[in-house]
Amino acid sequence: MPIHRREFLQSAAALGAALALPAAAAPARKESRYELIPSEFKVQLDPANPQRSTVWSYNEQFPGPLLRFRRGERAHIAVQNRLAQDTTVHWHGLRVPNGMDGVPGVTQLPIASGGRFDYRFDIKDSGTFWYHPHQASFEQVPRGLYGALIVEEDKPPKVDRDEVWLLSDIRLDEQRQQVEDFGRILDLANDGRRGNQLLVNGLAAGPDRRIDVRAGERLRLRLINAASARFFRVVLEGHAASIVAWDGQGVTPHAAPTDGIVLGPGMRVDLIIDCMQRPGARFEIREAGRPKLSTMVLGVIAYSTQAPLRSAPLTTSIAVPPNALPEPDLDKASDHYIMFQGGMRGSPTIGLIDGKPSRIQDIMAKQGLAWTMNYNAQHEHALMHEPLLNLSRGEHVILHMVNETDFVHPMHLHGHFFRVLAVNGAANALREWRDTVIMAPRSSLDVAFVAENPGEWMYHCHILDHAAGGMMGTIVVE
Ligand SMILES: [Cu+2]
Repeated sequence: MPIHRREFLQSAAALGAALALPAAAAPARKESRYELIPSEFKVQLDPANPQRSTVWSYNEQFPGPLLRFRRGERAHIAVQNRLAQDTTVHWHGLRVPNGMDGVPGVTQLPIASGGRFDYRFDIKDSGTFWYHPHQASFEQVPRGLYGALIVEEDKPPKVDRDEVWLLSDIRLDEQRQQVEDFGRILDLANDGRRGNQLLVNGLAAGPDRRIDVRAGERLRLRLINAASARFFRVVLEGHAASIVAWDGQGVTPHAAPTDGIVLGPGMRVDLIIDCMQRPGARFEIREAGRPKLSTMVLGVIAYSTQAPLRSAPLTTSIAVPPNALPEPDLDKASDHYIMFQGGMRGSPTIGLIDGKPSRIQDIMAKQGLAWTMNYNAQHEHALMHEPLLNLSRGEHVILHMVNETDFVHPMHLHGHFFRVLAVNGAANALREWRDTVIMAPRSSLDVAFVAENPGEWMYHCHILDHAAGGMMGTIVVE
């Protein structure tokens, strides 16, 4: 039986808050409860500049509070909307039941201004995750609605320090206020809307953003890219970092590339760094950006003057234990193809807009659509379109993504992790699990997963302006 969204949403409307009630026989597990209250408020983004900027965020903290869980717990997160517009919360990377995924018009009704929604789900995976609205994401996320969510491993690698850096940006005018230019077609059809001020944990990037360490310590640094369109290329001066997890999932530890660790919007990386420099020293962490652009200082690793904690690095394993993700069997997997077209540069693109063939470049300005997936373009919350794929529950899937655009797209699938098999047909030796993967311009990517989680799942570009401009569809698992 297909899932009938309209029917679901009608019955959801009829039942109202009843849908938010927990299942009658709740399992006897420990429940961790948090409250998230999105609202508008003023913050001082730069401790060196007293001017305050208006942002939207959770609990009058910017970024929102760090939510911490242990694997196997039950999460209960009560959201009370104090914004003037509808919102939802999506738990990026968490394998939650479909009804808890926070996608308005697909998995739930939007939380109206003044309304409330209780998210309840079991925490299946450990790792580094984050949360943000899925309602008008291209506006609500860059206004500041995001926070980190960490699920501790049962047996984490031994470190002396565990730091989270939530990277983002904000577009400020001369009064240091948000530039109110969300959803411009120029951004939707190009590289997306980028900020002009880089932020580390909600504060202006720069040498004052310090990670204080003692010589000899082992540091775990979790980087999260919460920017709506900006890629970060992070370079660590004076330190060799090991990559131990992508998108929260452990990988075979390997040296981070010296020319920078690239994080597209939505992506996370866990690094382990042995801080073996001398006491009192300082080393920059930089955003190396695009070639030809100047590099920016994100922050510094600042050594205390204390004597070294140890003279040689720890020798214990740095591997992050794996989660129990279902392994795709490539021999019995079915092949599915998604082709991406559109954008302001590149070949003219014919797509179906409301079922009618149209040339995307001709209707861009009028319709606010700039991209197609398998010839379809849809608005962020359009309900009239069919899913991109219909998969059977338990189906082993190889998804071939073909990017015919001149643009890079960080592609995100909800409710599942996939293994990255190949880039432009060349095998990817690491075969890491990801929930968001960078698709380079005019390239192809093959990924594999088991469609285990029933429901209708978003599959979209995490440049949020691209998603708003049509690069958003759904994959149904039933
Ligand atoms: Cu994109």
